Amino acid sequence: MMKHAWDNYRQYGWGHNELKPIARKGHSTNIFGNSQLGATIVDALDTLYIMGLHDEFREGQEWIDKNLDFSVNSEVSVFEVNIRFIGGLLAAYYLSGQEVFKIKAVQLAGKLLPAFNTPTGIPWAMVNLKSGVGRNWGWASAGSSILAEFGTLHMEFVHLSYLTGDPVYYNKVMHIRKLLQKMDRPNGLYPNYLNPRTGRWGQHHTSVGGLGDSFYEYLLKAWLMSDKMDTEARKMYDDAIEAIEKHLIRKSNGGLTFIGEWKNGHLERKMGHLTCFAGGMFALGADGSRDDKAGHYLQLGAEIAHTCHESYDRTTLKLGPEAFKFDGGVEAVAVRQNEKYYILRPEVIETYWYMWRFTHDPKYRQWGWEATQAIDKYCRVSGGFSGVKDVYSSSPTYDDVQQSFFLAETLKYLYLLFSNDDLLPLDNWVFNTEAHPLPVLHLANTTLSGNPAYR
Ligand code: DMJ
Repeated sequence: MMKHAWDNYRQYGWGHNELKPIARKGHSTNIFGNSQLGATIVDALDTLYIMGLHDEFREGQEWIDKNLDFSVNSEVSVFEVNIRFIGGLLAAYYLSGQEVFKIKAVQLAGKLLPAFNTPTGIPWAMVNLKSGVGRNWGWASAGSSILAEFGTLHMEFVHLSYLTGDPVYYNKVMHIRKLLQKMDRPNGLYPNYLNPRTGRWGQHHTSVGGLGDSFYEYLLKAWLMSDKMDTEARKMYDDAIEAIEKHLIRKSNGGLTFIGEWKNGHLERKMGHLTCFAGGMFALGADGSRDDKAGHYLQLGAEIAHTCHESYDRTTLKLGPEAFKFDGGVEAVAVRQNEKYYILRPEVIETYWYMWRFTHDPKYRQWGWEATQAIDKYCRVSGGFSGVKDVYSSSPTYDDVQQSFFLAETLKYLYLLFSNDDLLPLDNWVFNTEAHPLPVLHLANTTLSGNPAYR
């Protein structure tokens, strides 16, 4: 499947950000700006490496060496470029040792830094790579930046300071953390919106899915990648998860555990496909949890994995919808037409993989195999893999996009699910939110700033 996705991108979309597998041409979205940055190449590199597809990896490396240029007049998403490009380049560097990836990651990081020039130091959502001018999404509440965007920079930025010896990256993300620590949280919950000019929360919406998700993930992973020395991050994670459990996690009438969305004091009984990553996060955070509740969190992870599997199993295609409800008679099923699509997302498979690593219960491989077969049957087209618009229809139509995260995450997590645990052991590697593995840093001192010991 990886060969099919890559070869078709190579043939029809090379250098473009993504592939339209039916039109057989390049594709892009506004998150990558208006330039051809080869997002699929950068996102796919470490998956190619891990799978032993070395010729393809070399081709990708050559393209990056010769063509990847960040001095372009293009307005990109700081978050997306960080998780896919900086994360992808750093993982490729750590796995292969090829300097070019480190050099490109550092060049790109320099282009993102102007996004932090706001009155509060909370970065803009978008930055122009040439002019350095930043701004926020027009749709975000009260001109706000997004929690899951400015809160998902930590892992990559700490690695950048570690690799370059320049504390600037570390200082930027620690400043965000300190600011968040000082703020009041309604019901102990972090709202999804924060205004970078005023430093005030926007609408009081909280989500473990879109707009919130990877912020919580990076608190936990900051602790893990510091060799469990960054106890401040662990505490923030524990506090956040306790509030989430209290206010957002419920059991449906049919006994399915779900994570809802908090909207101004009201719980919306709806869960997104994106939220399904949290099963894996709970399992990953079980060890080291407060009051020794490891068993509880592993169980919670298993319950979320089960619910998300049900969201797949209750469809015609056996692929999960973008969002599903637990309301009235509805359980784990999408209601609105515009929530019935599947765009090759990884989160459910990601959770199967973490649950597999922590329990070795064969049902997770079984569920992963079901998803593999469904993707291969319904999303494979002759020009690559495409998302589908309605998972409840027996004759689905295609969205004609092969997302770069399909190669970075979905196929990587599937490959890992059927591999031995000694391939990228979780004691040594921490996966960024785009599934790019970064090594645990064994630092004598957790404070990178001004620490002469790091290289
Ligand atoms: C990916 O880019 C990342 O996993 C991100 O954290 C959330 N969305 C997509 C995949 O669905």
